Amino acid sequence: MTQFTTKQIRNVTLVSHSAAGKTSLVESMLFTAKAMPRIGRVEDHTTVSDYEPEEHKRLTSLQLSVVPVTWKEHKINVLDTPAYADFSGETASALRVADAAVLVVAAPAGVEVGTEMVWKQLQALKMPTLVFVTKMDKDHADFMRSLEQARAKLGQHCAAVTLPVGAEKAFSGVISVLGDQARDGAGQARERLAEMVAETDDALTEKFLGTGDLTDDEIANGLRVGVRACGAVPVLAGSAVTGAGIPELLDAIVSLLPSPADVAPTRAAKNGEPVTLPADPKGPLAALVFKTSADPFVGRLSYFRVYSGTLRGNSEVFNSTHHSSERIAQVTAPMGKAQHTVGEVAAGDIGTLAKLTHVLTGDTLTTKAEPIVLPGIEFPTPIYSVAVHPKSKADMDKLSTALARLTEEDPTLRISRDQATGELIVTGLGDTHVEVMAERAKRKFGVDLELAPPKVPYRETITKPATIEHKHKKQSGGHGQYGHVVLRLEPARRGAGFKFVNQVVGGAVPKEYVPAVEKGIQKAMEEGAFAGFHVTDIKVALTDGSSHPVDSSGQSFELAGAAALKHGVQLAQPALLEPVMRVRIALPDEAMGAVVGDLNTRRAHIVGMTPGNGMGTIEATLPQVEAQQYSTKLRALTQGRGRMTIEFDHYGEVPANLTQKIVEARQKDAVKV
Ligand SMILES: Nc1nc2c(ncn2[C@@H]2O[C@H](COP(=O)(O)OP(=O)(O)OP(=O)(O)O)[C@@H](O)[C@H]2O)c(=O)[nH]1
Ligand SMILES: [Mg+2]
Repeated sequence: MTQFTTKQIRNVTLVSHSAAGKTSLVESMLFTAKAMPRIGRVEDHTTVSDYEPEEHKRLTSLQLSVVPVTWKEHKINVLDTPAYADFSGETASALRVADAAVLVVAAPAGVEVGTEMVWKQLQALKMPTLVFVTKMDKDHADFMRSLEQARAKLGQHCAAVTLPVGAEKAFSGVISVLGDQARDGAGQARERLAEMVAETDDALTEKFLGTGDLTDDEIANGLRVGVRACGAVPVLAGSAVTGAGIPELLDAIVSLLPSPADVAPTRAAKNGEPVTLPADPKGPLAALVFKTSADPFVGRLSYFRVYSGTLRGNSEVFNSTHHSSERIAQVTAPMGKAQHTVGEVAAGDIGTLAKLTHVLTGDTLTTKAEPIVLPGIEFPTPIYSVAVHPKSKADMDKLSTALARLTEEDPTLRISRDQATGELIVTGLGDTHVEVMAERAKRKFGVDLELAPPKVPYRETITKPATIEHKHKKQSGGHGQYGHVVLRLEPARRGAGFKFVNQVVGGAVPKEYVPAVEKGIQKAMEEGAFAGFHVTDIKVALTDGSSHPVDSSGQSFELAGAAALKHGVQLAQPALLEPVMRVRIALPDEAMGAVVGDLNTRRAHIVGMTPGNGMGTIEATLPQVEAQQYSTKLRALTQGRGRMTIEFDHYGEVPANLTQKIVEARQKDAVKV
């Protein structure tokens, strides 16, 4: 297999709005580079990048794929990403290990919501970017409109470097704005490009102001510098279906985008001290694991990028994140689903390793002698919860292994057990995300799952004091039972939980039976007094009672305590409490009204609204029953631009008009079990 120097490598991620054409572009690149005999199609399930059945079913990418393309003695590691927000964890991994990006825009649609959102991420990362306006062969394809939108929404430093030939329906290819190819009509684009490049460098500015022009070489060199400094964004035209414009795109990736040796040295830590690492194959080994896939047959596959040094087969590496050593047998290079054996992977390049035991996404592979730790990957926080129920006993047995494997490969999935309801909860980034999780559980691990909205862990409490007397008495021959208590119940401060005090005087209830009374009360609180939910925020005083010398026992007083509590709660104007979440929503200013309006129909309490520069924030508290799957609604109300975080805030009273419904639903549930 050809060896590439670090300078000959390009790690480039494709990002865009959903369905703009990234996966198809990978196909066209492979075909143009003669790596594939034909262009695969998403609709035919024949692409290199979308190889999972769940992707075929939805005709969309759901995971990050690594596809190397060799072009003019360069190796371009293309990182194809899913644009759908539910899978933004995959994009986070790609953005972490890429050195540059191609922002794909579909010519018929132009710059869309998703284009702008991912552009903001690229800007925050200061990632050198090219814009590729694809689907030029389609109806309504309009390159100039897309270019204008790019300037308006992404920035004035966007300029065309190739132009489409032939208007709509007659698209026949592209020409370069520079060089001999440039013909009539490219003059204006060339001027615009020269102007943009001039703005990136003082000497070029001076020359441009003086002569009104720059040479092709000055523009080409200035462009390279400008792109790498994020001061210039070249815009190219083409079609993944016809292949027009793809050679120009590959050329631009090689000539304009940085190699791992051109980007700033990597910041890392060694023995707790900060270090910077140039991309030197002879340097100390430091590789970041950026993706893990769990395959039932191949086992765990770890994708890594080497930042320094060389990772060789038949060697030992040290996982500095989990402090464990790993024996490396074979090193492979990914090509979509396939892996090809290579002897080593040097600084700047990407490889895969099979069957590592303790290595997870975000870990650093290094040596024990020079244990380096690389910065990990920031993943979005899961916000959409479902309860998972295995369909059969056999599924139950396999469940925990399957979920453990699935969370290994997807750091944006979180598994928890709700202490109050006992349900197993999977939290992901959205409804499609958890659906796909269930499909993978079935396909990969043979576990059949039923997904349902999580039960809300309501609680019961009281709103006014009450005194209750209860006599538990069974004296019908044989050993009788006798326990008699008087309890005073008082509402406690929200969140105070339970407090029991013994206020019996004169031994009305013998001391030895008092703990039994408390035990009975606590048991009853767990069972619930009127709806089957835990009782909380209550103060109970044992104020009086009586006993029988023979028939009284701990058990009789436990039963008396329990019955008294349940009856007492009913007399104390009981209420239901529900978990209330704090949500922070980032959304476009123009969607604020609609979202606030919608939140108000969901019993939200708006804590704050801060309009921003186009993107504002809303802070609110929202009942869990409304919040736990709110991300789907938010996405609809904001055209996919809204983002939210969610965390528990407090327990609040459920309005009386809803209480009855909840109690009835609970009783129905109880009958079912
Ligand atoms: N006519 C035409 N259709 C294209 C072109 N590129 C992509 N398509 C079609 O557009 C649709 C979406 O293409 P994909 O390649 O899956 O887009 P994507 O950006 O990978 O989409 P996600 O993975 O969902 O984010 C598919 O139906 C493709 O066949 C193109 O250049 N011309
Ligand atoms: Mg795709």
